[in-house]
Amino acid sequence: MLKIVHAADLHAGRPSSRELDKEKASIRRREVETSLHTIIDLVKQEEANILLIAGDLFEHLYTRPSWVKEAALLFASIPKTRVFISPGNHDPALRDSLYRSIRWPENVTVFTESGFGEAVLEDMGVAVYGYGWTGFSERERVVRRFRCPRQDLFSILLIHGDLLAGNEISAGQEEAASKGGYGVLAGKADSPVENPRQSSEYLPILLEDLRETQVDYVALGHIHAPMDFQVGRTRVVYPGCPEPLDFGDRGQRGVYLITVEGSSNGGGGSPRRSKAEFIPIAKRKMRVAEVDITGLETYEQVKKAVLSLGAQGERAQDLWAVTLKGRIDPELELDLSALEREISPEFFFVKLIPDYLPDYDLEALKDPGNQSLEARFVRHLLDMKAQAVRAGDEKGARVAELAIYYGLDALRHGEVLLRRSRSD
Ligand SMILES: [Mn+2]
Repeated sequence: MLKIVHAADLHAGRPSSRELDKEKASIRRREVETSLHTIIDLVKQEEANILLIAGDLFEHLYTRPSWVKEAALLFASIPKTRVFISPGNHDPALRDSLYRSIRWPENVTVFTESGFGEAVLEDMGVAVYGYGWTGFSERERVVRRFRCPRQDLFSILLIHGDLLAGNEISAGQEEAASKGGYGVLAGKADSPVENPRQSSEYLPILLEDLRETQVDYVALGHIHAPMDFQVGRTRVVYPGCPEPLDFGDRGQRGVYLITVEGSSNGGGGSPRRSKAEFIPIAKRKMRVAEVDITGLETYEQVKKAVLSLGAQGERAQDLWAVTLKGRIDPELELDLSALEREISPEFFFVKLIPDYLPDYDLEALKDPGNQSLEARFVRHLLDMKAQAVRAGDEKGARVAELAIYYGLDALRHGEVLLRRSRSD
């Protein structure tokens, strides 16, 4: 039996979000760096034969040379495990790359040469093929060029690239299902599942490219959400980033543990079966929550509502983005930055996102007999909204509705209170 740990996208050295204060940012940066320690611990515990790192191990632009020394020492602490690394778009094997700056321990192979490298481990019955990036972008469908030359061994292709599966992935999943396969474990808002793209500057990969490789296992990196599926005879895995790096990285984050039965492919060419298990290792989670503050009358009540989110341990440990929704008393003036400051000791990190509206009584202003400036303004904008709705212009309708509240704020308070996030 063969055991493989597959990781990718550690992004060691990546600066933390500017939203974090200096202390938290340095804690978080170190936690991202030490995800490699956790991975090495897992390799030891499982006595894994192979560790695969599918690119973006570190940040070419930010990483300290001392971290790479630390990484080399960690790899040296697992001398019986063969380590393979294919550089990605954040750690390309440029001439001044840290990959080229030190002597790696003997058990480590970094695919730094252009084209596909090969390492045959006859004793394990394994062949590893790796492709390392040598620049910051790659528009070619590189995987299409690869055909596995060894069908008698358990074959692995290690590469960092962008799966453009589009709608095909569902077909792929069906295929997987019919063969007792695996499907997609977790999606992401910008994953190819929901947002099919035609091209990419990050080494585009199509499902058909994967199918034609004829390898047993494609170890990918680049997409930060974990994914495990089957294309033809080939198992394809994205482990995702071991620590969440931004608020898009919701849910579990970790690495994959692959177990391969048997010692070599059967004489009849039947592939060895592999089992893939997702192992969560992230120290913290990104949490996105909504709180409806409709009907709350005081600042203290709003504060209490936010502080009731999650368990105490989850607040203290995790990073939270909390959207305040609903309709509030127009007289309740919430100072969100003060509120954020007051509640932040309860959370590792928290940001409040305003998405509520003042509960103005629009009915009274709709009366055509009411000739006040406010009433005429509201009726005019309600007409604009109705027109937009008739024209199927959803965005226009939304803008007209928000304009009603901004306008009423301006007329009543003499200022527009920004209640929505700028990104909206
Ligand atoms: Mn990455």
